[in-house]
Amino acid sequence: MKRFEGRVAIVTGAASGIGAETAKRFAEEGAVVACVDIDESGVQGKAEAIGESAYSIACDIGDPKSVAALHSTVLDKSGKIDILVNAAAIVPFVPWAELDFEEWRRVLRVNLDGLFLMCRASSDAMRKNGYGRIVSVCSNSIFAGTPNMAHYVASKGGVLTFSRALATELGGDEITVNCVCPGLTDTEGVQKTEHKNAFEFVEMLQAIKGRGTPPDIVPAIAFLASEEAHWITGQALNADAGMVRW
Ligand code: 4PL
Repeated sequence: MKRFEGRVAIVTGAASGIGAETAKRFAEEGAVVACVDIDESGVQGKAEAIGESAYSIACDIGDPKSVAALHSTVLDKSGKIDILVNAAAIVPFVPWAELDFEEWRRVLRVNLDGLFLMCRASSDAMRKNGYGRIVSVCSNSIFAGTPNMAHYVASKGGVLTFSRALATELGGDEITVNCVCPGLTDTEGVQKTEHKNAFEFVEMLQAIKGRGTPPDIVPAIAFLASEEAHWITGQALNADAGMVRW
């Protein structure tokens, strides 16, 4: 399939995991992809591996100045923004007994403030063209109340409800806003935390057995980011082997 010919996409969190796999797939389907991550060398390596149709930009999405600079660079280099995939997030493992305000703010700053800043800036560019697709990576933990990440679950609840509201705000500009909710997925980020020990438990709850990987999630993101999904907005699609039915 070549669903993204002529399209310019920004993918945050593109240095690893679901973001990296999304950037690769979008480029394969014809998009020019701005690969964004706070991990400068990591995202540079991923963009170089994709080739000519990708470039990397280091950005702290929780910082308004960094997000503004990112958008100037993309508009200078590529002239427009058609698609924004918000895959950047902190995925913490912190039991409730150890969760303090500083850690709460660290996660909310990126997962929710960062989402706001990215959507604020990208949607302004999309509105100029009367076309846009925003897809944000949420999590099925918002339905399950997954342990050891109460602040993350709160941030992802915000991702879902903000997306519903933003869909209303942007519908008149032909911009859709949707979420994909993965379950536990085998990524570099997850492997760095104790979540890596939860796969067996999660598999027990899945309708389809196996361990979720980024290529299992990307098709849902690509569909919602495609032109043909124009009648779908304000929605959330679970990609979690049927762990949660919602
Ligand atoms: C079910 O989004 O959805 C662990 C770690 N387990 O980040 C998640 C489940 C994790 C999840 C998540």
